[in-house]
Amino acid sequence: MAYNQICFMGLGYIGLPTAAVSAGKELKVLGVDINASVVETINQGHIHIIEPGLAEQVKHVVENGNLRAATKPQISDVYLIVVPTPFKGNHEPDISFVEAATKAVIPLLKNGDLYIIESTSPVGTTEKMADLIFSQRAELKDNIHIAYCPERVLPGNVLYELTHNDRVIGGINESSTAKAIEFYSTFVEGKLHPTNARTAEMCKLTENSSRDVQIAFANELSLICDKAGINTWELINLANKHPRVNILQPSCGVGGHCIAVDPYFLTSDFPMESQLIGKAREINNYKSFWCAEKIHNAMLQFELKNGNKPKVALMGLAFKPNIDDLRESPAKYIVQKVMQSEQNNIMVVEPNIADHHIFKLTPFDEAYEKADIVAFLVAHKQFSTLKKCGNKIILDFCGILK
Ligand code: SAJ
Repeated sequence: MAYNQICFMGLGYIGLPTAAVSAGKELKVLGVDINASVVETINQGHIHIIEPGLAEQVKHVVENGNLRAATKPQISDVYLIVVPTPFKGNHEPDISFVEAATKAVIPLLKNGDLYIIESTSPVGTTEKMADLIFSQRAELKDNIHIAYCPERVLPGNVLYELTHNDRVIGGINESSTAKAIEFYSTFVEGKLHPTNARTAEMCKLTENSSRDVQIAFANELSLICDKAGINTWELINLANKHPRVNILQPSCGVGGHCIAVDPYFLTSDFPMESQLIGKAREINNYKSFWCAEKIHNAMLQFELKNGNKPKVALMGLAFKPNIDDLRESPAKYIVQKVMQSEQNNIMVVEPNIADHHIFKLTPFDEAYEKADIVAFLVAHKQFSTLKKCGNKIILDFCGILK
């Protein structure tokens, strides 16, 4: 099928790369964002987020005219909703951005169009949006295609995974599923697995909840090992020699905008049934608090023993290794918590960003050299080059020294 125009509603961490990749397959793509400065940046061939290879890809497709950005949608054949679905204060999912983007395209829809939600959404959202569309445009019932297709890309490897990962595609009926599969096959080389909309929505929540539960297990082990005087990293390495055991890595907590968020979509809608998923969230959150307490205690003990306050290096602010993304970062939470009681002798390190509007950053080698206490929060590759020196107290929460 030939498409005259594809419209992406949302030009964030997923919308922009997906728009740029599909525009690279000779589709005419309009990217829509409510933020006028994002739109301007993209129309100049630049980007507002950091992702390897994305700047080049966007520059290429903007220059050849296949991608342009605007603050309002225009008549298209395919509409993709790729906006954030955050949660409210009580951990209830907030689908107001999906709703607003849907309302913006409703007047433009015509027979034969395809409407797809990619945003992580509570189960039933696609059907809810279908009802919203048909409540305003009853004549479109059975005449447009509506589907849900979650993204699965890993920040840092987005361009490769967008093309190569398998995808799950669930329509509100079989013809919608078939139309959405036809669309994704224009730029996805991975397998496209058909299902219904509710299962596809649940599949996304399942994937990220599964990872959160597995990380919580590793983090719980790290708490037990700390008390028992056992090296967690060695333990996990040994346990993983079993052919059917594959334990993930403990950390200073779970961050980012996906794994630390999506499980709440299940605990909020299915509170009685999602006990394990809820507990995993608690454990991963508690792990960050525990790390902050450990640092605090080490500082107190140092002062008691030496009569002066220690210099402390807090190594890493990003939510995971080797990226510059601080969203929902447990390391950032720990730094803030430690600095609530002491600001003067703390050196904050994040080698992947040049500066920060709140924290004064110190180069990693300088902070390490000067510090009495070094807390490794994120396993950035630069830190593994540091050589043992002096009589430092080392708190390794991310296994960089393992
Ligand atoms: N982490 C650990 N221990 C581990 C692995 C990760 O503590 O062994 C921590 C990281 O440090 C980080 C957090 O988990 O704080 C999340 O990092 P991640 O690399 O596991 O995942 P994300 O958030 O970057 O991307 C995830 C991916 N989902 C899964 O792997 C199931 C990605 O495929 C999704 O597309 C993405 O969420 C999303 O957008 O939903």
